[in-house]
Amino acid sequence: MRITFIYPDFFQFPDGSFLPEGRIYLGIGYLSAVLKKAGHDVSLIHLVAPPGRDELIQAVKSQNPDLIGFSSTTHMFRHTARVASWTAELKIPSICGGVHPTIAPIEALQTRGIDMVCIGEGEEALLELCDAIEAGKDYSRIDNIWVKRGDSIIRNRVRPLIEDLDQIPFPDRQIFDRRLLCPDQIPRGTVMASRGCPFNCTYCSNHAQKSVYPNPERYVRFRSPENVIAEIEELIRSDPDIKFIRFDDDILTLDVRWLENLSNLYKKRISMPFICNSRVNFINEKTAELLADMGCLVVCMGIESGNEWLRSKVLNRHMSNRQIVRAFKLCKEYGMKTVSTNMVGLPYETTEMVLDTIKINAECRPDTIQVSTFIPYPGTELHSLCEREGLLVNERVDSIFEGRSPLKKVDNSWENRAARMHFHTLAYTFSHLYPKKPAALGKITVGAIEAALTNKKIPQSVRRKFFESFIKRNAGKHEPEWIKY
Ligand code: B12
Ligand code: SF4
Repeated sequence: MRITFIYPDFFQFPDGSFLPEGRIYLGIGYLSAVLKKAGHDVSLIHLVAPPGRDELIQAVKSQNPDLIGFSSTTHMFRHTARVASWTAELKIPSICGGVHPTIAPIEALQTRGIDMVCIGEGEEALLELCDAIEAGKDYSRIDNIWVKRGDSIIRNRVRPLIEDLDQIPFPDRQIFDRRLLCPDQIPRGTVMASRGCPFNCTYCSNHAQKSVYPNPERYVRFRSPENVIAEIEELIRSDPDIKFIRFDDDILTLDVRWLENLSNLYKKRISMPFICNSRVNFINEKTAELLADMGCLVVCMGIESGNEWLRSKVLNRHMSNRQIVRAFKLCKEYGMKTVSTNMVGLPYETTEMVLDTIKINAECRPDTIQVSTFIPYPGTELHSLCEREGLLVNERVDSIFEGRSPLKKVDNSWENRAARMHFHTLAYTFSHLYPKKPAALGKITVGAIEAALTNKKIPQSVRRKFFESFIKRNAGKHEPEWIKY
């Protein structure tokens, strides 16, 4: 049988303009590999721009599928829903999988044009579904799949997590048309060596995803180093344009023993620069040395908030400011660049707390600072908190970089907005001003800027004038080149 995946892969801004992402997405790659191995026919409509209705319908008709497969994150869902409402008229069975239907299955199923959702990992469920459709069998009782039947929903159980990731075939990257990839994606070989994360940060969808499985204790799984290396070898052999590897794992350094084994094989058989994610409490002398020795170029780590109360009590991230600064410094000492990811617009966040995040970034001196506006994801603890506190508005925004907070009651004072809007300029300028030995001038300037944003005893007009002239003088001045990670 033939399945056509439809994958929206762009950001759209309120004025209608858009940014293509144009990436290979491993989720579809894995599913395609499993289906092709079983003899099914697979195609992909990779939407790197908002599609027109007629053109989309035409594209689907030309594929003549027996099943349409949407894949969606929460951000993408409004595009998925629009496209599904168009394809509904074709009367082809459809299923939606990915993070969003996993954590918000009812919302996904209430969408016109989505007949089924896949909860959690899709390799086994989708294969069973395709086999059943091909054999003309009833497909309403497949584990992980919820089926819309009139006004009711058939809720099948979720099967246990796949324990041995090595048994899954390598992802099918050929299904992605190279002409649709963004140029910066061509030299990048994206790989995932693991699945899952053991932490329960309240804003992250990991704990919500984990909770759907009957064996959540097995959520964190690593492939064998040999299996990972074999995939990378094949990838490099088949695509000479690959110039670096991007490990998309949540925390590549979680298991030191495993990393050591990977490192030994990587150095012998791959020896290609790479970029990875880690967590500050999993960067120490040992892991930093292993990464550097393997040829790691960039380590991306979340700071999220520089305020210890907000970080531990609201975000459930238990690490000290000292630990954070130490991890960034260690990476530098081992010759690796760093990227920090941060959030603003969090519940309870004051201007002082935004400044704490700016200041810790200035101390950590990451080569790239990424800051995004907090958006609550369904199924997460922070979403429930926002619900309880009456903060939710019924709005979905595409990108966390738009700067628009979808929360009510977020501090929208001039001071808070100024700190959020000029986060980069402030963090990079402060880091320039924070000398190795605290020199008085740097400290005084940082203190004056803090006062401009927080000291309500000084008239706002005076503070504002001072702040704006500071920003004017420093905007873009100390910003290093942005690392594409
Ligand atoms: C690569 C990546 C991206 C890619 C896009 C990939 C994608 N479509 O998910 C890019 C760089 C564009 C991206 C951007 C963003 N990302 Co991102 N990203 C990831 C990352 C690191 C890996 C995704 C992946 O390949 N997973 C591996 C595959 C095997 O797992 P999977 O995606 O869950 O797929 C399985 C199942 O879901 C299912 N399935 C998937 N599709 C389908 C379809 C069908 C028909 C079926 C039956 C089953 C099925 O089967 C798959 C195989 O088992 C994840 C974190 C993670 N560890 O997964 C975050 C993650 C997906 N990203 C996240 C976020 C927050 C973002 C951004 C908001 C950040 C930003 N920069 O603004 C944006 C939003 C972009 C957007 N438009 O959605 C969140 C999403 C939360 C949510 N509720 O949607 C995640 C989950 C991180 C997290 N833990 O919170 N991201
Ligand atoms: S450590 Fe990172 S990936 Fe893991 S739960 Fe926290 S935010 Fe999510």
